[in-house]
Amino acid sequence: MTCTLRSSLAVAAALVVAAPSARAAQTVKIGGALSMTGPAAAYGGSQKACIQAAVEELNKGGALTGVTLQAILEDDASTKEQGIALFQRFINRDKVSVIIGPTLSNTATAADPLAQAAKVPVVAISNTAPKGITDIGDRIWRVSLTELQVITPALKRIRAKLGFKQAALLYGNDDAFTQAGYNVMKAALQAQGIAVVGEQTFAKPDRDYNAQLTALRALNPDILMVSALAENAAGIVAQARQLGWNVTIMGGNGFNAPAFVKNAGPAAEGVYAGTAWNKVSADPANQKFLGVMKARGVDPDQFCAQAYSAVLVITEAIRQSGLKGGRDDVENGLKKVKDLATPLGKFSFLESRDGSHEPALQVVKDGKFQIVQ
Ligand code: 1QQ
Repeated sequence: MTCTLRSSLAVAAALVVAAPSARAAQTVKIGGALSMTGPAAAYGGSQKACIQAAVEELNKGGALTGVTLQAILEDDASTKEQGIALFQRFINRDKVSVIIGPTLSNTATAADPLAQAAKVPVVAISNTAPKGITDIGDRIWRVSLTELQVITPALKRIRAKLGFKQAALLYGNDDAFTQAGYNVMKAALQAQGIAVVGEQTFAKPDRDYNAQLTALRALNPDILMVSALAENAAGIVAQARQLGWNVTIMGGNGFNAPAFVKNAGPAAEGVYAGTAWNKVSADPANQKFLGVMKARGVDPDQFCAQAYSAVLVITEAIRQSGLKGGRDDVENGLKKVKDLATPLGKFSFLESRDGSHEPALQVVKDGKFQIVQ
């Protein structure tokens, strides 16, 4: 045995002895199933950019000693089929510790059961259907507020401002979110003593809403409530105004994308929507987030704030699990997240694993959604 070999063996032995005291560097994989194409494409791009931003910021800032977060972000094409295929890939091939998404409630109803069966935690960032998401099982969590949590108080505030008596409803009948939103809107109207004088439906591929709008207009409601994804929402609002119908319009979560305002153009002015994110909140966690995104040249929307917050929540879960990032560690850590400072406000989970924080109300003014104070 040469001298060099003997000394390198000694070094190797010393390293083996030293190893147990130092925690091995660990990479925690996060899968993200996001709608970058298809009917929900208005949301996925923002979600992707902001998950990536959060992961980079947290890794750079050394938020988790010895742990590096790695995000694998893919397009679910706004479909159940692609959502299922991605979840299978994340669970079996990439072996992720946690999945963020999918963007749509509709996709979540089909894909989340796979994660539940494989005991992989899911953190939803934009699913707002009150039922059929977190009740899939104990591995399903969400950062997003439900339509029930947002629309009920938002409607109350608009009503206090405008004092209307009669409402009409227009909603997509081929999507879990738009249907759930309709149910919430109808219940909120009834609970607040506002008569529903008419209802009409459409489907995602529709582009002409004139028949539905003309029928509802004839009933002369004081407010039109619309449950639609951003692309349909823009067409509906633009066509209502083209008909010369100046009724107050309130949308659900589908309206909260800048693409809605851009595509509807001047017709969007004055449209209301409840939102999960108070962009102008002076809360330090929100101000810090705004600064991070500004430095990246991104003007964030609600979907960005929710996506960013989900990464903060997952990071906190890993911290709560003693810096361990396996599937069960993340799941157990999620149970301990409480009053976490996020851009959405102080964040906690309810017993049902749904999110809990303050909602807000916004209105389109000068070509932008602005928070109603
Ligand atoms: C859902 C939604 C969509 C409008 C946003 C992605 O809230 O599908 O639940």
